[in-house]
Amino acid sequence: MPRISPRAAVNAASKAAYEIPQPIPTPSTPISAMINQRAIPQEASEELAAFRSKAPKPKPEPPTPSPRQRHRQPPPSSASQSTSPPPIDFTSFIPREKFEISTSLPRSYFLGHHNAALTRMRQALSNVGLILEVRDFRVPISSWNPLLEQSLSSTSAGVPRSRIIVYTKRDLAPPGQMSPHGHPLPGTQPPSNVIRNLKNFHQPPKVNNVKSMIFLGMGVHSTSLQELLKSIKDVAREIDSLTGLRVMVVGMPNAGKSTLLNRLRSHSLHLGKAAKTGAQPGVTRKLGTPVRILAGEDSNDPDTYGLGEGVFIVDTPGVFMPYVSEPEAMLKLALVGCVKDGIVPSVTVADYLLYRLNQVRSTTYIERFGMRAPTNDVHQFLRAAAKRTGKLRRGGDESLEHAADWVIQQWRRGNLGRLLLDEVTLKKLDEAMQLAREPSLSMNQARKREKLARKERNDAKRAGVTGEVA
Ligand SMILES: Nc1nc2c(ncn2[C@@H]2O[C@H](COP(=O)(O)OP(=O)(O)OP(=O)(O)O)[C@@H](O)[C@H]2O)c(=O)[nH]1
Ligand SMILES: [Mg+2]
Repeated sequence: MPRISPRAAVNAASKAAYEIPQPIPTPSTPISAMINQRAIPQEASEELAAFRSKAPKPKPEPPTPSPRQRHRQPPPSSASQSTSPPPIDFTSFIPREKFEISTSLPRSYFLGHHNAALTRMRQALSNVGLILEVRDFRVPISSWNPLLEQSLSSTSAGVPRSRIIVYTKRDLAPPGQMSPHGHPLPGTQPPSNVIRNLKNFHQPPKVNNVKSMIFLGMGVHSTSLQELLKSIKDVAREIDSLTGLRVMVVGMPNAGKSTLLNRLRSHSLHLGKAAKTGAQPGVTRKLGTPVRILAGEDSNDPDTYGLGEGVFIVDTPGVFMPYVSEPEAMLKLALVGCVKDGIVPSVTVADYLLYRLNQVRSTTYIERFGMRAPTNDVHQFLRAAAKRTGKLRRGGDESLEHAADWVIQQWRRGNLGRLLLDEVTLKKLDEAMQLAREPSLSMNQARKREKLARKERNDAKRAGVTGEVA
């Protein structure tokens, strides 16, 4: 029997299948018989079977469906049930209730250029009529910097300066905190509740200089950009200055300030990028020159009335707070990329991510890393990630760190499940407001306070233990 190549076998088989005249079905022809009548020449069929058995199986890399899609998918047929992996079972898995945080965790990322920027911002304030305060929607409370609030919120005469709070990265928060079966998870908040709480909390008279609150994300949220431009116009008209309005965009590092400036300019004036952006904190190092985002008054265009010479935005470097009093907030800020990578060890950040993913019973990492079950063990999690990406090297630690960096980047891009990291209740917001009103501590003062608190905690613990023994 002459040998033919596998490719020729495939061609012959498919050609034969299409060239064989199809019998005209009669009412008595069974459907299965009609389907099987596409005969393949035996010679080609044997070669094809041999080729198929030798060919490496394609790696299954199914796109990870969202919990809602998964919910809608039809149940697998009994044939596929025997080959597909068993469904991920979270019922027998107990996620960690608490994340143990080392006392040596860094609690600050307040750099020299942050302090210098703050001084320059204060000096430039006399021309500024509106502050655009940018916060990351995934950490709406933790990315609230009281230092900015205290330094910039009022004029030298003590008059509150108008503020608009913009929550960015809405697209990276979950559409709803749901279990894989589509039920809300106990203890989680749907983003709509978070938005409602934030809006209610910032209503005047509680916070009397917040003009509006906007929730922005990449892609589909351009109506919010329109809404933001309208709010800015309203402030400009209120001030009604011949020279127009100067806006300062401020916020924590990497919150999306420069991106916001570029988006406003592009949306309103169809002009290209004016500010440099990047996925790491510290991209903007100096106060920018004012960039126009709204055209000046034009007698032929009623939409520009009251805008004077137009509206201009000044970009600023991200400013971190001198000290993060809540250790978990530092982990959240490191996870979202507000703190430079490496300040908090990446394995610790990845461990915190794993803890949070397990709390909401996210199955994405299990599916993506080809794991059989959820885990609370960060090394197991990272080894599975490293195997998946081919980054596993002999010797352990180094490759685990690489894997941790990779896992964190994947989550930041929205590829490993989306999380809202702060609990946004009115109580929590009240506490954050109290904190914002306290005079901000210097790094040394804050350290001293923390040391004292730790000593008191340890003393109390020791006294408790001694008491029990006695
Ligand atoms: N997915 C998503 N990414 C965003 C959004 N806004 C900003 N980004 C990204 O976040 C990263 C940081 O954006 P920047 O605008 O450079 O942040 P910044 O606040 O100016 O940062 P610094 O200048 O370092 O303080 C960039 O990679 C942006 O593409 C958003 O709404 N959604
Ligand atoms: Mg910037």
